[in-house]
Amino acid sequence: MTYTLYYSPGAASLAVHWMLIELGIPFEAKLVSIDAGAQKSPEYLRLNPTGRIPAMTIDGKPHGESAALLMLLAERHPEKGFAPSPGSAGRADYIEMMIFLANTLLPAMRDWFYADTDGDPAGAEAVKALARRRIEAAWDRLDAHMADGRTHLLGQELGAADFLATMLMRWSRNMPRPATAWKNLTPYIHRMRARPAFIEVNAREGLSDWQN
Ligand SMILES: N[C@@H](CCC(=O)N[C@@H](CS)C(=O)NCC(=O)O)C(=O)O
Repeated sequence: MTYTLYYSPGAASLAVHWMLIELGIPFEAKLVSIDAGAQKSPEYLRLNPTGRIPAMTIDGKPHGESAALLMLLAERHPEKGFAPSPGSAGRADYIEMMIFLANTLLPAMRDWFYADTDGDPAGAEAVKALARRRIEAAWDRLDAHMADGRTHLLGQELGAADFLATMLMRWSRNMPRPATAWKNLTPYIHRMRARPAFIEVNAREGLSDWQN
């Protein structure tokens, strides 16, 4: 199994990069700098026609979508237990959580950060206001979900949803109410940030903020 991840520091590639390190498998990481606009280069568009980060080649074939890449990696390396197997007790909750994060929270984040470039700048403030409401509603939901004292998003074990959720929580760090403002999310965030692989991915991507 060969993997090449195309990443930009702190972008949606972060969750995948982190999971690859947690898996302890060989992979290559290639920088595609969003700051330099490299995600729109013809070479990168051949890997991911959406022009968005990440892309990852799996045995030479390119794929995109961060959540899908996490789910694929979890499936290809079942020995790590990062996803409940089909038919197992936790499977439905896992799929629901991954879709919620990828389908509800991540697009709202996209709107928060890209309102003025994805859409008409004249309407950006209204788009951002709605995005903020949706993001904070998601923190409410996740906070309530963690209120039973679980250590990880889907119970007591680390899984694919944790990489995605923590990355999204990181993105909120400069928002008016970051995820760290929610009572049950704070200890979770500290737990995730203490993981050696999280510290390692930050070092590899040159990120120094949002650490314990
Ligand atoms: N749904 C996509 C979203 C990817 C995405 O929006 N990536 C951002 C960085 S976090 C990006 O590529 N931004 C640069 C651009 O849109 O030009 C995924 O989860 O992979």
